[in-house]
Amino acid sequence: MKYYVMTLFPEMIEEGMNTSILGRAMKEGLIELETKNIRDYTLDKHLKVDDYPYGGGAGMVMEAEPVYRCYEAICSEAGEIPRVVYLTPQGSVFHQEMAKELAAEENIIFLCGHYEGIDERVLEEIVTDNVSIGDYVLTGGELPAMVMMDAIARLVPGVLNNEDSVETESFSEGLLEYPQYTRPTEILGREVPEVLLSGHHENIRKWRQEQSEQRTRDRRPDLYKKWLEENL
Ligand code: 6GU
Repeated sequence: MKYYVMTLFPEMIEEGMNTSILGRAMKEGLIELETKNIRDYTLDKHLKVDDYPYGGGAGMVMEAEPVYRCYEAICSEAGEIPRVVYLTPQGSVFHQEMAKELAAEENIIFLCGHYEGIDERVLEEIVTDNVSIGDYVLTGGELPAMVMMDAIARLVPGVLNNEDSVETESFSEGLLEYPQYTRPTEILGREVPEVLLSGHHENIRKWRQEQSEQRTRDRRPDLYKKWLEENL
């Protein structure tokens, strides 16, 4: 799977993605990333990519032309017309099911805006998915694009070193994870729950399931309600 990111800050994306699990996945060729600097596609001799908003108001608006020329270059390179995800607080809020759906795509283009946004006409022309990562305002789409790429990449087979961790996760789907412990058996005056030391796999499974349910009910009553409805 290949991600293309259209941005004015390609180094921000590259720096963020070249580390940790995703960095390894890219070295192993499991996922590919290509950032495109929108500024490289302007025809303006001063490399300008933004202008004042028609109708007035604060801030600058990213021009349609460099964004569209950048998009066309990516489509030619990809040999298809990929989905274009525009990162915007006005989009649908990103969730796990969306990550699953996007993990099946061959190519995805992420379009990162800045300033007061992008000329609406190019958005109408190219954007297939408007996506937000939550109800708060960020300065640009780069961090949201990285959040989405992380969530999608970990669903690509081979990206997680732990073979069954995606599997386990979907087993208890809709619930929060149970608590984890490692050595020593006692620290800060607190013991590891007895059952985890028992070697009794069925009891351990039951305990973890109960912990997941309790935790979801206490911390995310919204998710718990949904889980109950789906598991009646
Ligand atoms: Cl996708 N973009 C910006 N600028 N702010 C956000 C967001 C996206 N999602 C939440 N806040």
